Amino acid sequence: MKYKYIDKDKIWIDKNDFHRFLDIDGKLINPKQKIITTNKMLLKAYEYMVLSRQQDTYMTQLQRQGRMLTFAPNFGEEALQVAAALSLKKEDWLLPSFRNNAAMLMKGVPLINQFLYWNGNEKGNIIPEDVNVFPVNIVIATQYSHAAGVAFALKQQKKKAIAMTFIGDGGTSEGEFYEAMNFASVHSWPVVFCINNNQWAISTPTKMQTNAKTLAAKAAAVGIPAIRVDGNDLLASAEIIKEATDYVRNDNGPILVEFITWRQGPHTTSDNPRVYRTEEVEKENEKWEPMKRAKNYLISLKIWDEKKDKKLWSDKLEEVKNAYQESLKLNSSSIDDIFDHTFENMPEELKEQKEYVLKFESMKEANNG
Ligand SMILES: Cc1ncc(C[n+]2csc(CCOP(=O)(O)OP(=O)(O)O)c2C)c(N)n1
Repeated sequence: MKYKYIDKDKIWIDKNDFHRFLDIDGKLINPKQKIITTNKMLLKAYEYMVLSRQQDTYMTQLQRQGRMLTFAPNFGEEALQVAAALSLKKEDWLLPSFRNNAAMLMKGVPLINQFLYWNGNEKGNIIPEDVNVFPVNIVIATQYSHAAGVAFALKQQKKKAIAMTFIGDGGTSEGEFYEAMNFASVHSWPVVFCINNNQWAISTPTKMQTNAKTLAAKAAAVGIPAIRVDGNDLLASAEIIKEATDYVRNDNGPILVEFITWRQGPHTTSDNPRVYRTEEVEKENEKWEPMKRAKNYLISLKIWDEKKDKKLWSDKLEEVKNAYQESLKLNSSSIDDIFDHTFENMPEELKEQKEYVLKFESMKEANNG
């Protein structure tokens, strides 16, 4: 080429460049590594990882038995999510996507909400007043705009709090991903943009998603810093995201954090990954899975043992089963629920539609009688 172009390979970080503190067995790679996450925080994080894993396992069984609707499991992505939630303060806001169950649990959304929501009941989206978490948003990349908006509001109100949101690797191909980050960058709004790069957008692998060297490199386009970390490494994820949230908290504007992970399960319970990836590839990637590494690290710190671990898994399963039973008691809905929760003052056309449906329902009842 005649003129000087920017070398795309020099735009930022190398594909294999990311932070990792724990090896494949959960051993600290550098024994001199400075760690600020306390043992108490790590134990709490691990507890929520187990809770989330048990919830996914139990919910998958229920779904296979026809007692639960389609849902998006978090298998394999627990560490990065609890690490992220761990870095948030009570006054901070989490704006989740559909695969952030573990983070939501840790930020205080009750388990029962999750059962209601994934069983198709909007009551699951009624988050307790003192829990700063937005309802799950299925529409990809909208979370990024909402988070930018929340961060804008927090800044306007001169609050010290920050917003945090998540997107999948596939979501980074959406225009809204850039628009939200650009707007937040220009106005220096306090938001932590996270990517859970689990290598798959349903059946599309990340390598077919983008020609950018890394997803984190996309931050360069909007002029914000980015960092990459092994999302299956609880310790590295906790340390990195803490630094990132502190950066945002200190009024430096937004940041992008790419967690590299692996979607162990299906996209949702209606997907069959075996159609587009082999068992060998799955097994290879699952060697790096987060539960075992976190557990082994806790044991190496002498704050955990096999007996405690067994009890935790069984206690969390009980907790999950109880929450499911409780959710069944609340799992009824009325016609009003379909209409009442979107607007404070219902628009005329919605009122008309509601009246129409109610009339139709009462006619149906009269005919049945
Ligand atoms: C705007 C929009 N387009 C399409 C969909 C349908 N859809 C749901 S999940 C998904 C793939 C998402 O992949 P990724 O962003 O990598 O997140 P992951 O599911 O891996 O967590 C698609 C296309 C949607 N929910 N929203």
